[in-house]
Amino acid sequence: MGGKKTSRRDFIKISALGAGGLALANPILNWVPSFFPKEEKPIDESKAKKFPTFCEICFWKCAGFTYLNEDGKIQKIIGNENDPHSNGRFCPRGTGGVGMYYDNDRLKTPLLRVEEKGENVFKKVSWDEALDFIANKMKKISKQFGPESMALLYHASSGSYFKHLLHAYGSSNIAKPSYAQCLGPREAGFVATYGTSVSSPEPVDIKNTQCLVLIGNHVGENMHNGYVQEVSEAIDRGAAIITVDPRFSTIASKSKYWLPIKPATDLALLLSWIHVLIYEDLYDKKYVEKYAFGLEELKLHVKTNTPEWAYSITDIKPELIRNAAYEMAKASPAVIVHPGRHTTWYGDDTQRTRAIAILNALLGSYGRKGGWYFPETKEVPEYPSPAYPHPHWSWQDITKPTYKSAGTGISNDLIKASLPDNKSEHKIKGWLVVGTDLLSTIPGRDITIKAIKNLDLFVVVDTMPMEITGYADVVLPECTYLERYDDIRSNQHRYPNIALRMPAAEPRWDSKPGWWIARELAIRLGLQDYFKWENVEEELDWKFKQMGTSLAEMQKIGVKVYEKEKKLYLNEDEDYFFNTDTGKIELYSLDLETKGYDPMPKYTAHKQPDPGFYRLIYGRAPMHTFGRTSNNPNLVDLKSENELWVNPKIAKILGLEPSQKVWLRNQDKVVSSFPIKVRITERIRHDSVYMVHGFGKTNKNLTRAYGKGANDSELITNIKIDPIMGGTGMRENFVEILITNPKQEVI
Ligand SMILES: Nc1nc2c(c(=O)[nH]1)N[C@H]1C(S)=C(S)[C@@H](COP(=O)(O)OP(=O)(O)OC[C@H]3O[C@@H](n4cnc5c(=O)[nH]c(N)nc54)[C@H](O)[C@@H]3O)O[C@H]1N2
Ligand SMILES: Nc1nc2c(c(=O)[nH]1)N[C@H]1C(S)=C(S)[C@@H](COP(=O)(O)OP(=O)(O)OC[C@H]3O[C@@H](n4cnc5c(=O)[nH]c(N)nc54)[C@H](O)[C@@H]3O)O[C@H]1N2
Ligand code: SF4
Ligand SMILES: [Mo]
Repeated sequence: MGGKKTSRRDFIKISALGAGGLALANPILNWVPSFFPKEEKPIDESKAKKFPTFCEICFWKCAGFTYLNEDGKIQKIIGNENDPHSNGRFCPRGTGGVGMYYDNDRLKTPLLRVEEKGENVFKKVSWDEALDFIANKMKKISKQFGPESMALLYHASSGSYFKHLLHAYGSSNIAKPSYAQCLGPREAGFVATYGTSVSSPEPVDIKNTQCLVLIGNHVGENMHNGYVQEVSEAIDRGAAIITVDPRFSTIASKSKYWLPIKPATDLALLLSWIHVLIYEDLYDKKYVEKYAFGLEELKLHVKTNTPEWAYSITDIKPELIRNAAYEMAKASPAVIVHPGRHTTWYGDDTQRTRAIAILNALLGSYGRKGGWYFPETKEVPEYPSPAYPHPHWSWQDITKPTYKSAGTGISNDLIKASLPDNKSEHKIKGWLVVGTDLLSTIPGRDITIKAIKNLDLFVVVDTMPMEITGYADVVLPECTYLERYDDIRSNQHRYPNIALRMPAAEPRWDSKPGWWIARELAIRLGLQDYFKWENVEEELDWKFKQMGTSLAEMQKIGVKVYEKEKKLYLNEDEDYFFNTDTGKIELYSLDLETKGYDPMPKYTAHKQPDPGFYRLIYGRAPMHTFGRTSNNPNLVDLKSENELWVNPKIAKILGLEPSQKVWLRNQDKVVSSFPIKVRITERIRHDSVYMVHGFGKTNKNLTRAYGKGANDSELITNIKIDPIMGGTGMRENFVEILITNPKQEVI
């Protein structure tokens, strides 16, 4: 491969590494497959061995304890009662997380791409060989193109050690798919309005709310733990739920009002709600007068956006639009118009979340009990190390000239900067990919593969042989979260809090923790001064001690909650300065105006499906997280494949039977690799079809997930980029339903 391009960089199967005889028997786990399982029999605390951890199955990061059985094997994980993310309970995915540890399909040894007889294959190598290879390549890249040409794409907790490594090496080209493929637009929308992003967990005071409005946010299928718990309590309390979704979701079935909106028209509905609140004098006048800027401009702006106007666009009757607005106004300020989380839908997503942010302001709910609280985060000190070198250029130079409100690195932009036709001076030549299956995660997989083929170095650090591993030059097997320490969890919440993750077992096979991998690479790159600690316990203990605790104490308690320094809500009539140009909540955004964007959200029409096509929409299943659990032995038992939701009217026209397998072909003639079972249901509009994301895996080494269901990502080829922050809108794709395989292959 030398410093030059590989002759080929195609997908290779990891099966070349052989079966490996070290497999442990897969014990029947003591696992209760219900939502938020509680212990059947209380555990005998005096006998049990337990280790604190926080869950890696999704990004809510619930803290709990991993329990070992009498043979010293990992048995189960139970929530930590003191943890505000979990309140002592894990969701089904978190409970099934032990399956990740026991999965015998895991990556077992480092692998290096070699060419044999003109074919690409993986060769098992030692850690030394793999790490030396990577370090040498990174040195060459640094010399030839500058360290900035290395990028890190990550979405695993251990990514923080690789971030530190990359900064020390001289690059800040770092991105997570959880920004440009997920919550980026809402962050940009809230920053433009309140001067502060939403962040995670969302600081919405559901515990005390009287009205919760969910715009395509399908809590209950989206199983963020503490959030679901608070919503369940709110329902029991009789809080009014308003759900806007083209699909009769689980939460729609618990809602006072369900608005089955025509997809892609939410902005029209939101503008009409703003219209009703202002023109029917229902907004919180005192609050808006004191804290908001631009009411007069907004009033004029939404003058014609009546519910009657919105009806013609959204299919939602004016009366329903008004009643929902009255319900919100009645509950004000204890009302939440939830900002959503996965918000990269149609390209105008920052503006849609701007409208949501504005609604919250008109309802006086931001900073108010039952609306939005002011969260607090415990700061984690940095272990002493030299200042980072200053990069000569960064992701900002690639992204910011175009997407001026991008808040972090944009994954899809770093991928674009790696393409052979990138003529700019800012070129990416190497990728470190840690815990993100880019091919399923970033839409436009052809572009990603084209970029990969142009790289000088492509390293994947993962636990499983996911699609992405097949394209790597080097695959490094990370041990699972149950076998390692990680950086301290410190996320915002009502009260600042921290959590420890520590190993409950030795890493299986030849897998290693991320902190170890990053440090070993640093040593080989001459950057050991940045990782001066001998082992991670020393590093963690040092940090904990600065935070008034210690590793020894955290190993016992797992979670520490601190006193609050700031207030939870605004006091009556208190002066408060928002972090915006005017110091006020900007209904009219001066920042967006200065950057050349619409200062107030405008509705623009999106394409609707042509005859014979249906809009492809996707979401979550309660027992799975994206593609990362689709091979998990415990969770596959609960759901092994996804289904295509089809409205009965359409099923009748096409002559579809329940459970019939169909293929999908999108507007660009891309056909799904595998067929998907039909689920005929009134719960989806006639113009759309729905599937759960994360299935249809094409890597045969995933013995349980291979070929099960269809993959939405393959069919997302039309990408609507948000002009404000650069995120990838994924919901303007349309599919035909085919009853025979157009590829004429037998699968
Ligand atoms: N088509 C489509 N695309 C989407 C979405 C969608 O719904 N549809 N959702 C979007 C959203 S909201 C998000 S947040 C992103 C999520 O994007 P990702 O987080 O990239 O999604 P996953 O498919 O779960 O990929 C996670 C990868 O991390 C690996 N992994 C799991 N645990 C560990 C670990 O401890 N260490 C390491 N090193 N690796 C680990 C898994 O094996 C897997 O390869 O995807 C976005 N993209
Ligand atoms: N079980 C489970 N829970 C998860 C995750 C997981 O993988 N599994 N992932 C977590 C992550 S990272 C994220 S970001 C969140 C994502 O969860 P959310 O932010 O709640 O969900 P989305 O994926 O944006 O939205 C899916 C819903 O949007 C609806 N929808 C589709 N098009 C439209 C439209 O045009 N308008 C409206 N109003 N609705 C529409 C769909 O019918 C579906 O019900 O979930 C989190 N929670
Ligand atoms: S919500 Fe469930 S999967 Fe996510 S971190 Fe918590 S227990 Fe784990
Ligand atoms: Mo996400």
